[in-house]
Amino acid sequence: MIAAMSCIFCAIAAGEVPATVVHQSERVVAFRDLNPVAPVHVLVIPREHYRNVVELSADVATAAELLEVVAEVANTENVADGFRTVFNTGGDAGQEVDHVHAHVIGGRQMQWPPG
Ligand code: DGP
Repeated sequence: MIAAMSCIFCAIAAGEVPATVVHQSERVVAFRDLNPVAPVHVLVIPREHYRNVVELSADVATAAELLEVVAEVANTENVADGFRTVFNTGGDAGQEVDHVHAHVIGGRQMQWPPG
């Protein structure tokens, strides 16, 4: 798949591009965001290349594991009492990397609505 071959998050999942990995399992990888917007900012991705959460939703097993890892990361990063999970989807939402990723953001007071 051409998109996956040039995908930075596929490369991180394969260990070909360095990242600060906080979780790895058969289907899911979590690593610290390069440009954190809060004290805790972790990206949780499936190893398989899905462009966005709409595509991921068809793979129920991987989607479920990804959410389990979101919860695990929130616990291990000590933000389980207050964190935000974001799937930016498409250009209007500011999605920059076309490999689905859950942002797990916490460790500071946040505002609502987001920008
Ligand atoms: P989004 O706008 O939802 O597509 O967010 C993409 C995020 O990915 C953004 O917060 C920065 C992060 N990011 C982009 N490239 C890299 C990278 O090479 N390594 C890491 N760790 N994070 C990256």
